[in-house]
Parts: sequence; structure tokens; C-alpha cells
Amino acid sequence: NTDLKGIIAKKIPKHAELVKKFRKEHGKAKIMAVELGQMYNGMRGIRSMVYETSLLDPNEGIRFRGLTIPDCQKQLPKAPGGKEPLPEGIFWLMLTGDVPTQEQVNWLSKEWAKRAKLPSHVVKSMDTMSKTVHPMAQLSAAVTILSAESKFQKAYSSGVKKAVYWEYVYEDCMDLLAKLPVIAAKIYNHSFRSEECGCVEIDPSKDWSYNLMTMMGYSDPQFAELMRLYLTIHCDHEGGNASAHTIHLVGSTLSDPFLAFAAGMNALAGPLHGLANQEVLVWINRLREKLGDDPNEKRLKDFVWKTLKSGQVIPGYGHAVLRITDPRYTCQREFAEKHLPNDPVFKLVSAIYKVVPPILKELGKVANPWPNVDAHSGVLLQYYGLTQMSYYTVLFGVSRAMGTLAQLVWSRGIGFPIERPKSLTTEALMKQLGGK
Ligand code: NMX
Ligand code: MLT
Repeated sequence: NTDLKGIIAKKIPKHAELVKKFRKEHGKAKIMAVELGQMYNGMRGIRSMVYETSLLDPNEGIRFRGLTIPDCQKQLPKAPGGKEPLPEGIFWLMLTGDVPTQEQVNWLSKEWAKRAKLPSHVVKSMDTMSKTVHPMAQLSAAVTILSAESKFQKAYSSGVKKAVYWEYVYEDCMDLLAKLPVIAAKIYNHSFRSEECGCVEIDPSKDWSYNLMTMMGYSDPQFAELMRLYLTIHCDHEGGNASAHTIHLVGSTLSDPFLAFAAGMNALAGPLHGLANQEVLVWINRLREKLGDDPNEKRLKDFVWKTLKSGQVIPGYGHAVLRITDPRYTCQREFAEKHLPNDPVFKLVSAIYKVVPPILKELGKVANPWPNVDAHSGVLLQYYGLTQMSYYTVLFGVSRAMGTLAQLVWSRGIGFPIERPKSLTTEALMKQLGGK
């Protein structure tokens, strides 16, 4: 069955009913007590959101609807002759909760290809944007103006009932996912290639990742495999990360999916979040300039300490939730071991992996000294020729659309209200706790 909308049309009301009953029975149950420290510490660890598409365990890593990354690599359909999962499969999994068949992912590739064309006003705006605008800002701007096409916005204005909001949100999310590779390729070509490359075409017989790669001017089938892996593993990281949370929050105001997603991309563009993949390569290149490709351990350690002593973070290391090496790092490392074992930058990344965690532990304040997803993605991209570091977070964003937009459909299906937590002033908190 390839009727994706029909499949979720059956599932959403059942889940909404289950949530209603659960809330009726346990609505007043205490989940946890909030500490004052957590309020000042970026709400770290506060269990305060419901998010269905994925769940992060600090000591295991991410599960998408119950499946780990290795599970997804095994179970999700592949491209002909390929070994890595197709991102279409993880989107289907997150949206429906079911592992799709090959036929279902092939349908999705074709459906996205059908919806991929950009309206001419978006093309024109993108083509005339200054090349000095950062690729992430270009992404945010392009998606923002795409909101002119929102079916949800039109339906809401015409007064459709709340029970069917999700149907229009689904249409917008499918349109946006379909158009993202075209937008991303246009940004790449506009920023880094010649003017003739600005006009990009989707091949409807090919998958989402392959199309993105070819529209950017690449053709290596192994790079297409990397793209499939990359776009699969960055898709979601439960709901509390800054980009997913932003999309969830903005979506809850019934702003349309384009505006909600664009807001999330502005969060992803921060160096403590998705931009860290750019920062990692910038840092590694600086290291190579100073120490060459094969520095000894002592010189490497000195460089790490120098970075820390100058008040900077080591990009790609640490995490707000994880307390282990990110499994997304591990699977990229496995890809590198298989396809580029002798690449000098990969060897350097491996050497950095040995020296950084003990130093961060020694620092004494870092909750997680291990590498996250961003510590490994740049080295793979640069190996295949994608050396423009300021572009890396755009690929993260294209992938992040899948989880966050699948959740947006469910959020409207369940009927979540506008998100609006309570804030307090320090004075009010002191009064409450009898301080001052
Ligand atoms: N290098 C140096 N110091 C660090 C690092 C690091 N990689 N990670 C954490 N710290 C510091 C942090 O700055 C804080 O210092 P201070 O109290 O002086 O402000 C202290 O350790 C405690 O922070 P944590 O509780 O360990 O981390 P937190 O949950 O606040 O932040 C990150 C998580 C990911 C923002 C943080 O680890 C970081 O800045 N890492 C480097 C940037 C990065 O790789 N971000 C990408 C995250 C993944 N993603 O794609 O979004
Ligand atoms: C993510 O993928 O969003 C990052 O690892 C950050 C996070 O989970 O907080």
C-alpha cells in the first residue's frame, strides 16, 4: 500500500484517542520535580515535551520509532546496488511508525520528484540573493518565501475544522520535503559554482539523495551512498534540540510548516548546534595549517589545550543529552573505514578522537567528553570534493526536515495547543524560595 496519507489517516485518530484517554487517567501524574538549577541551565534534563518520532537515550543514542541507527541500516530499503538506507525510508518510518517496503520508498521518491518544482518567484529571489549571504541564511530565506504556497495557510483562512488541520500540514510538509533538494542544490550552485549551474532539474527515476547530489554537480555513486547515510542519520534527535524544538514551538502557533521550518533552520545555524559541522572543519584546517597532516600526540594535545585556553570550545565534542560517543559519529567512522581508510584528514580525525576526550575530562566541567555527529561529517564530505564548509549545515537542515515535519503532522493530528511555558524573574524565584 503506497497511500501514505491514507495510512496515517487511519493511525492519527487512534493515537489521538489513546492520548485523550491517557491524559484523562494520568493527567495529574508527576513526571519529575524541576530544580532551580535546571531553570538557569537551559532547561537541561527537564521532561516537558511530547515528541513521537524519535527518543534519545543518553547511554545508547537515538532511536527512530524504536529503531537504532544500526537497525535502520539493516532494515530500511536501499537504492539498487546500494548498502546504505534511503532517507525516504526513515521518513516513512517516522511518519507511520512502520518499516516501509521497497515499493513504498520507491513511491515516495517519485512523489517527492513530482512535487519538486519551485515557484518562479522563489527561483527569482534565490538567484538575486547576494552571494555573501551565508548558505543557512539563504536556506531560511528561500523556505520563508515558499510559505506563499502554503495549503495549510489557505485552508486555515477559509475556516477548515481543527480535526483536519493535519491533512493540510501533511501536504505542505510533503511539498517542502520535495523541494528541499532543489533549494539546497540551488544554494550550493549559486554560492560556489558558475551561473549556468543555477538551473537544476530533478530526475523522477532517481531517489531524493541522488537527485540532490547530481543537482550539485557530483556524480560519484559512492558519494550518493554517503549522501543517503548522511541524510538518514541527521533526520531527528528527539524534540528538545534547538532546531526541532523551534519548529515544534512555531508550528504550535499554527504558523505554516514553511515558516516553522525556516525558524528551526535559524536555530540550526548556531555554532553550538548544527553549524558545529562547519566549525569542526574550520578547526581541523587550522590545525593542519599549523601542524601538518600527521602531528605527534604531544603537538596535537598542545593545540587542543590552546583552543580551550583561548576560551573556545572544541567543536564536535560534547552533548546536552548524550553521555557516550554519538552512534551517528560511529556509523560515519565505519563508512570512512570502509571507503576512505587512507585519507589523511580521516586519520587526523581518528587521532583527535584519541586525545580530545581525556583532555575534556581533565577540564572537569564538561558533562560529555565524547564526539557528536558533527565531529565526523565534514571529513567525509571533503573527501568527495565538497570542501565548502559553510555549506555543510544546509545538508544537516535538509535531513532534519524529515523528523521535524513528520512530528509537525502528528502534533496537529493530536491537536497539541500553542506551546507556552511559564517563566519567572529571579526576584520572583527568590521570593518563592525565601531567598534575598
Ligand atoms: N569544548 C570545550 N568546552 C566544552 C565543550 C567542548 N566541546 N562542551 C562543553 N563544554 C563546556 C561548556 O562550554 C560549559 O562551560 P562553562 O560552564 O564555562 O560555560 C561546560 O563545559 C558545561 O557544559 P556541558 O553541560 O558539558 O554542555 P551543554 O549541555 O551546556 O552544551 C554543547 C552542549 C553541545 C553545546 C557543548 O558540548 C558544546 O559547546 N560543544 C561544542 C559545540 C558542538 O559540537 N555542538 C554540536 C552539538 C551537536 N549538534 O549538532 O547540535
Ligand atoms: C542534534 O542532532 O540536534 C544535536 O545532536 C543536538 C541535540 O540533540 O541537542
